[in-house]
Amino acid sequence: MTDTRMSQEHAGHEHASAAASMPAPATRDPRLPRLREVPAFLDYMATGWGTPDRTPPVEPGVAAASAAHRARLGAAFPGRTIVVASGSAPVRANDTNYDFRPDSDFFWLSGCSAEDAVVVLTPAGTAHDATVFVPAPAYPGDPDFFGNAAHGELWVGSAPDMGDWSAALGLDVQPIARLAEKLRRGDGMLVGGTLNSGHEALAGRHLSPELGRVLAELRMVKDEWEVAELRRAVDATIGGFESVIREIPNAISLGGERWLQGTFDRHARTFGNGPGYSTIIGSAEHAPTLHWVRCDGPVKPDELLLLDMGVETRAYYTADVTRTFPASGTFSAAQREVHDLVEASHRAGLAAVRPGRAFTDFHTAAMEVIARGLSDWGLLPVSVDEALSADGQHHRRYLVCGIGHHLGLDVHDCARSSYEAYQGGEMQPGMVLTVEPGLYFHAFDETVPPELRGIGVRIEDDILVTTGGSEVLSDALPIDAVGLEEWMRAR
Ligand SMILES: [Mn+2]
Repeated sequence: MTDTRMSQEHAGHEHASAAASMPAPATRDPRLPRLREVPAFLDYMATGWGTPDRTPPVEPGVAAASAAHRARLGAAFPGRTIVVASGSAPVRANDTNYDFRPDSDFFWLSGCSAEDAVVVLTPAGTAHDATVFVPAPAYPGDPDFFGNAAHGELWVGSAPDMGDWSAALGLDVQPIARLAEKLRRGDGMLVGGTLNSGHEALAGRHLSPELGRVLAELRMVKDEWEVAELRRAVDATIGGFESVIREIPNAISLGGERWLQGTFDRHARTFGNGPGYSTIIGSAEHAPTLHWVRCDGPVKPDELLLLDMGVETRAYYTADVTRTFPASGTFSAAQREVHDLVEASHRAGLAAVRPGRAFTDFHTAAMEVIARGLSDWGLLPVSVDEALSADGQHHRRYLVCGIGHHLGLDVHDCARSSYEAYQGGEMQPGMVLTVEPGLYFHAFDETVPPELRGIGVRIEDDILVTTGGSEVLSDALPIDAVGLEEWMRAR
């Protein structure tokens, strides 16, 4: 990582007094020069540069898909100006940031991956015109070219100009400096996205909860291009499962859970944009911990290995798939028994994913199987009916999480929808969701017989609701114990 201070010209003061006491050539100032203030350097840096390839990173099909998304949003707010911001990279410390990822609503509407950008939909007749505002890049002749770590082309790499973005996105693209002018008559405008960029034109503006809700609800039904992206995400994720399985011997002998986490994350970064959420690798007693992202334990050869992983594509759609493998390649009797029950629950859940069914139907179907199985094992202190009633829920001790959610640009997609449109809604063709029942017997849970303590199993698939039923996008991975053992052996 290169220190940006050298470009900000603060270095060197601490040496000034020591240097002053020593004889120095008359022409040398002991302080490091401020490059921006050296006329000869400015002149020299302004010329002699060719033009690098400045094609913006825009995936095929994005322009048409985002145009259709804008039309759907515009139809929901006729006559209203809509402003959605991309946000900026969170600060890590001082002048270093975490990786930037555009706000999902901004990307859904614009197809643009630029930081500190804004898309504006302006009423025009019965529809809306759209303009994307992006920070101007700094090219040769501008001191920021070499002196600005955020926008200088020597710092960030080839930087598309307005015309490059416009051609790739099929949109009007303007420098962000013109945003204020565009919004001058923006009374009653709806503001969305991520507002951390400090653009003056958006100062004092507040996010519209109504806009956030409508965007989430519009994003629930995926178009063909989005479904294709999700297929790509799932396929790349299954490749990641293969990479991870092959590394189990190294994880056991060398690196533990983090070796596998790193293996998947490298795969995701190589074949997509990166992991769509923090990769969960839980060996042995870590498997029951729902979000075990610490991953600082060993991989124990005779224990289960829970892998919850998703590749996010370069168009930011993510998969979310979980399988639980025996690290040794063979389930023990107790591990197998738990896995079989979760599998039965999962199959019941999958069967309930159909258009026209209530969104909660798969949850109800899967939970009933879990409660009956736990009761058969003598693990419920009450009857199955009592446990399943709204006043009981004892079976949820071993499964406190939700067991499915919408999936798309965000792993927990469409979360700002109304209750009526999400949990209270019906499944429709084009929706993509996860079904993910599990059983989580913590090592310190004294209600569980010793042979089950420390066993955690989750099976999670990504499912497209179709007009005739559903399609499991992640069905290249088996869901039964024998199938998983065979799948491991074949890797
Ligand atoms: Mn999930």
